[in-house]
Amino acid sequence: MKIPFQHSAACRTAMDLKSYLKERRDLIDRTMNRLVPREQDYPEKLHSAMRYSLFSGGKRLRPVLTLAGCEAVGGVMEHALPAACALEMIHTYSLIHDDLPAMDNDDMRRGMASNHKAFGEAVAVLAGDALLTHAFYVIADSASSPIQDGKRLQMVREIAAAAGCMGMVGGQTVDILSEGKDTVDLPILEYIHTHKTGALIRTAVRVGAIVGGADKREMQDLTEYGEKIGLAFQITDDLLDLLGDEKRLGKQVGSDLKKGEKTYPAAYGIQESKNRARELMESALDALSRFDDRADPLREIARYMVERIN
Ligand code: GRG
Repeated sequence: MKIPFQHSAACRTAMDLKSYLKERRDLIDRTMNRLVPREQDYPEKLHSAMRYSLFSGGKRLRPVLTLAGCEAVGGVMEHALPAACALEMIHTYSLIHDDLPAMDNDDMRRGMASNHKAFGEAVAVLAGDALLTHAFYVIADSASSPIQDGKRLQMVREIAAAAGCMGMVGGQTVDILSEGKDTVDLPILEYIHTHKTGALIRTAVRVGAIVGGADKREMQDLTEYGEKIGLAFQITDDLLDLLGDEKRLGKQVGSDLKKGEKTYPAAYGIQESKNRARELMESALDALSRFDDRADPLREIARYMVERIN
């Protein structure tokens, strides 16, 4: 059964996007609640730690992108739900590990104590490991969605590449190794951004397109869209770390600067970074020019990526 996007052509205002995002977030949360072991399941501490971070109020951007990518090519949005939830589990694992003392050493995440502050370092490492592994279990488990094995394999391959040494972990490694260096090497900055954050965002869109049965051209356009918004998202994140509101962000601002992290504003300045984020958003919209109003949610999300305040 195909569920059409309710707001479609009318998804023009921030308010429409807000209700669209809320509806999708609720659906994603209900599905994740079903897909992840309960807190009372043994070992309780591990499942509690996994759920603590998973249900701590993230924006759910990656899974929403997967659902919207599937809809844009006329697919059945519900079929993309397990893969969408798997991407959120991988994202959550990365945040738990990123907050650890050995990495960014952050006490707060999403307005709450970070996982290791709440559960201790050992359990936080294991909760992250378990979320990453469980994500692949969810995708591979045929009971969780009715999609063909070929598509399932393609998704496993894509997500593993985006999350691992060729993607997010590679980007995080280069980021950590470059901390504290005086000069900002632009190709390195680009590598960090496209791998640490961009790879998973790009893949979130592509996975939705795979489930939805995109043809080659649609896949190319959506890949370009994903790449542009991934970079726009990261530049905006860097700007928010300098200019954002701590309460809305749920974490300390200025931490990139303090840690000597390589950021876009540090390399190009604030105004140039804002311009660059806008250009990327426009290019992302251009990449969708061949799509009809079923891609409206993707269009609104691209705008939101540079206008967001948290
Ligand atoms: C530890 C392997 C490993 C990777 C960590 C993603 C990441 C790599 C680190 C997060 C550090 C960070 C703040 C990166 C900037 C962009 C980013 C991923 C922000 C957080 O994502 P949002 O804004 O978070 O989508 P929510 O909380 O809304 O889910």
